[in-house]
Amino acid sequence: MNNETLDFQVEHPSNSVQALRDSIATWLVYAVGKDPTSATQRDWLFAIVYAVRERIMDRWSETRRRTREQDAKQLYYLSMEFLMGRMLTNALMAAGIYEETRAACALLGADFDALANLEAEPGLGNGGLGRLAACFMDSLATLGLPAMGYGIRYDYGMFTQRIVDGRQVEEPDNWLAGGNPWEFVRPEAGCTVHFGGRVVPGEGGALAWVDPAEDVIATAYDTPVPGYQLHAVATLRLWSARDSDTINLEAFNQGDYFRAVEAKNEAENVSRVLYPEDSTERGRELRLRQEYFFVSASIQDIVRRFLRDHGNFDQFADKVAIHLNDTHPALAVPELMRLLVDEQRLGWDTAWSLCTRVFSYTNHTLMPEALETWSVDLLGRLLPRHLRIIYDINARFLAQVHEQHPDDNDLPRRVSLIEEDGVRRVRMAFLCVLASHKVNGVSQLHTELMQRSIFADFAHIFPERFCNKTNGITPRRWLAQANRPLSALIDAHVGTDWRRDLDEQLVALKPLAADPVFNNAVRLAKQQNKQRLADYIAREPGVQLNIESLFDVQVKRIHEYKRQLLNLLHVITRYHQIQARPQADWVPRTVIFGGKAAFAYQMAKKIIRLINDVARTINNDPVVGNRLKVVFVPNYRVTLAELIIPAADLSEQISLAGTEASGTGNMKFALNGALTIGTWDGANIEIAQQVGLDNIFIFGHRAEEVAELRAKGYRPRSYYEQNYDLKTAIDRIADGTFSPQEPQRYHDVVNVLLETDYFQLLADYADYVATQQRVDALYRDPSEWTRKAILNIASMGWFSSDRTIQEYADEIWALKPIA
Ligand code: 26V
Repeated sequence: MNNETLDFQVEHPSNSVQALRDSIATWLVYAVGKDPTSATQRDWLFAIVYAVRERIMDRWSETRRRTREQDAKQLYYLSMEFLMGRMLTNALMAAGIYEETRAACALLGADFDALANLEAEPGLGNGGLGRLAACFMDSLATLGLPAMGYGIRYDYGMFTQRIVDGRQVEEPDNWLAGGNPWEFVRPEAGCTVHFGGRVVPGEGGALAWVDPAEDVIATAYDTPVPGYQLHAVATLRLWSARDSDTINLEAFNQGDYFRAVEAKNEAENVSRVLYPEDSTERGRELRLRQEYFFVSASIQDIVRRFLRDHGNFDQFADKVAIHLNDTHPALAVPELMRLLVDEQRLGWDTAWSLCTRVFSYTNHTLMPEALETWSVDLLGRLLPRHLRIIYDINARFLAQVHEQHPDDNDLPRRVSLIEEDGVRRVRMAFLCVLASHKVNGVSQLHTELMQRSIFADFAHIFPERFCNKTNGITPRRWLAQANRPLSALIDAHVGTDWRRDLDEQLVALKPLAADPVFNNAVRLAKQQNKQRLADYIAREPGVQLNIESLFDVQVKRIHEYKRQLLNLLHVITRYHQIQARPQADWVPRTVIFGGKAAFAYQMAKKIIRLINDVARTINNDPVVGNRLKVVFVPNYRVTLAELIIPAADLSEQISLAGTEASGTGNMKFALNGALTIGTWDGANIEIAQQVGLDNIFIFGHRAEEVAELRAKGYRPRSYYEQNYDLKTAIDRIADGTFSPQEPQRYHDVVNVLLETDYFQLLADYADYVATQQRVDALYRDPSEWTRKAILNIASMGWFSSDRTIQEYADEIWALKPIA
């Protein structure tokens, strides 16, 4: 294009209600292709999305233009999961046109809330790790840091959970079926990803990777991530897999259309579906293909973008930071080495030095089954060149280890990238540590434990590499968007700036904790949120709730270490006590559960079924009445979190100490004025430090005590034998009280508790139940309860993901905002 063509002025759309109404109506006709008489609800929704998109685009191009003009260092955040949640309300609030758009809808005779509820939810993640990536994108944009998120555009996201006869049933989440108005396909950024083939000696003794068995095309889809007040707009680039030949020519020529299309399916399966967090071997090869697919496309893209503006690699590490969100993108390391050494012809040492300067890595779990390893056999078959590169990295590293620590003969075996006992496997976490200049954990405790357990030897060899970055959450989604009653109240007292300056602004609420008028207003806001949730639960799953009762909530993935069963043991104990003394003065409670179980995780599925069996029994027992209700809310996801969390009085954060890396739900609840009952684990510890021990309910053994108990031979049965209430609760599960049609149903659950109880539920039960009594006592004093809730809200500013991202930018990425 010549300069004359470029010399045009863009009309900036106005944000008035009338202008928005006109935009929506125009987009309806000219982009959706409908007129108001024939438009469906979905058509209107798309028209609204186009209208807000129109108001974001300028800032998006400007962010990219300035980044390029200033030759600013860029962050590339590589993550297999981005759990973004719905985008419309977030975008409207970021653009500052939320109220105006509602008014415009009203003028058009459209019900905004109903339309917003139709938006498909991109559930492209399992849980905490994926949601953290989404909060980080929001903060990167809000802080104006030059950043791009890279991930996979799964055709099917996290499965939809239905509860049928108390059991989890999974249904595919076809989130793209109705079209996705937020994405922009960028065919020009596409590239090819190779699989298979072999490694042969090439020119001048260099190795060459030849004859790939399969090529897959990666197509980029970009989604704008608007920062607060459109300060900047970041980009989420997701890759979708396409077959390289539209059709397999040979098969097609033989007239075999179906065989030709089969090959296409094979390639496109790579981005078909999100893997549920899962410890089984099933489908492992496809998972590895997914990892390499998105990593190769991303690294090719990063190098292409860098070379577009720079002639050589001298400045690569000054202009590029690549972050590995857990080990899932670990193949980025050998992939970058391959591009630099094989294709760009850099020397090994130069290339390796660039790698260690650009990469950084976050560990998100110490659970042994989640630590990725790939068999040398599979890796060699799928990615022979990358396996060779990993061997070469390892050989150099082990030589250095031997030289620097000649006395520790066992050290090379312990730190080798290759696990040698049994089937040989590549330890992906070690590869990440070796290639990164910084490695971080996600809470203080987790970072300490990580350095003492899985990375002990590495922390010894590279002490300066390890650091902590305690997680955070975005206040835009988790307070401004999810909790409008409380947000309005905060706005009225301290102004609106907390949305981008949470830490400084929220503390101003502290003096108000003693103000009876404010106290009452906060309580009313909570009641409104509880009513909104009660209305939803009256429809799904169809239980009537009393909003005066204490809403006691545990929502998160179902996992044994998170101990939903401990919560349930308390529920059963309370049930028995109510049966024994129905006329006593009970504090009415509603215990709310939600969460998905990985489909192959049988114990987690059993726990869901038991919760539902217990809920049915208690809710239908006329003796109990309104004193206790139990609800399992199906299909917990970001959208439901936004509804449930603001309605909670009590937040259950009861993982076994030492097992929850951080938790971020814990932060969302406290920020929304729930009190926490929790163990001394993950970020609970830092929440306790911020809000003060008087304003949180901490119980249970600490991580050191857990380890001691385990070391001296933990015997769960002794707790069972010595505690009447505990014994009764477990006996009722065992005798079929909750499953009269099938009394044996929970024998395996009971067996695990009595024989193994790896997560020490029985050891923490007594303290947990006693602490729940302290919770009841406090709830009897509504203003005292609310006073503590206000102190929680006012003390949670530090947990903004803006603070977390600022720490990453300063201490890991050396990233500066766009000027
Ligand atoms: C593992 C796997 C294994 C293969 C199949 C797919 C898959 C997906 C995820 C994972 C590991 C997930 C680790 C994770 O989500 N950790 C959580 O990270 C949060 C953010 O740092 C943290 O708050 C939680 O405590 C931690 O459990």
